[in-house]
Amino acid sequence: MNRRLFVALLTGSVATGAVRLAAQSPTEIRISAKKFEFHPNKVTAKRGQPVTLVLTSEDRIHGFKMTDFALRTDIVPGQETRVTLTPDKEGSFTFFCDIFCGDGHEDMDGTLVVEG
Ligand SMILES: [Cu+2]
Repeated sequence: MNRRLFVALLTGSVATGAVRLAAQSPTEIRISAKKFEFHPNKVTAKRGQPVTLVLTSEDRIHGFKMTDFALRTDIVPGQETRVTLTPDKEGSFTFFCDIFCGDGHEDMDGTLVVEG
């Protein structure tokens, strides 16, 4: 193999690596919470690709819990709460508010759909 070809191949593989790295940086999905809903209440991610949920609240403190991925955090008004996950399984997974916030609290939930 001549040297120029070798350098070209090497450069090509480094460039491919950089693209792959860029593709792995988390996609952001914004979800806002208010009594008694998440908006949007259905979000989509891809298996094996990191996703950052950016959670905000429009009214009061809420909770965010997704047992399938062992995630739980408070959502505090006036700040962004970021949680990053890399889904390792496909399917539909429920997240819900786990801080009692009033009469509609039990119905405050949403779905993360993980596609292959
Ligand atoms: Cu609640």
